Amino acid sequence: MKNAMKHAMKNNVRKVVSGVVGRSVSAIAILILGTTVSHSTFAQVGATAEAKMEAKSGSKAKGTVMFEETAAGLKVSYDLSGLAKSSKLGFHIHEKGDCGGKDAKAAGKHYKEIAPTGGTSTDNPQKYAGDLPEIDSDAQGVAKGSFEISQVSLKKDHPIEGLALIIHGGPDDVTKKSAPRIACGIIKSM
Ligand SMILES: [Cu+2]
Repeated sequence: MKNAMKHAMKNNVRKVVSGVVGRSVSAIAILILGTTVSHSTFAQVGATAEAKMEAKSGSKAKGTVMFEETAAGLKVSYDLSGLAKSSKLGFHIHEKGDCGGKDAKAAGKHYKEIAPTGGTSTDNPQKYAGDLPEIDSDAQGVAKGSFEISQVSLKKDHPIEGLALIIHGGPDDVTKKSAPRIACGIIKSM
């Protein structure tokens, strides 16, 4: 009788132990799953976004611009065609996520004018975070390339996700009115 009870108790202890271990394993699984989910939800290094550019102001410009958060900042890769041939073209993030209007006027002004971190333009004394390097088109009106910037991010400091990306029909120039907006695309997370 005594032995039988001991045996039963041991079995119960074993059951309790395996129950605890089982629960711990599922807790670890939840933790791992939770970490994976939070990585994609809160965009650590590696978040990506895309802007599909649509023609504006009567142009034939089109193409795609990709954004990828890197350890150093934000990599911007562009593949565009239908641009003015052999030209330097202004390339900016504007303050609103709206490409409305024939001339994309709904995109509003430049994003974060007079931002403390400044823009990249060397010819613009009043720098702003949405200022990207000018694009150089070739003799066929094609522009392909990439650059890296650090004054904006997709979802962190100076977040640009959801805003409008604009290509102008001429170079950056603060002495005149900006060249027409020839393409616009909303920066959308992927
Ligand atoms: Cu602009």
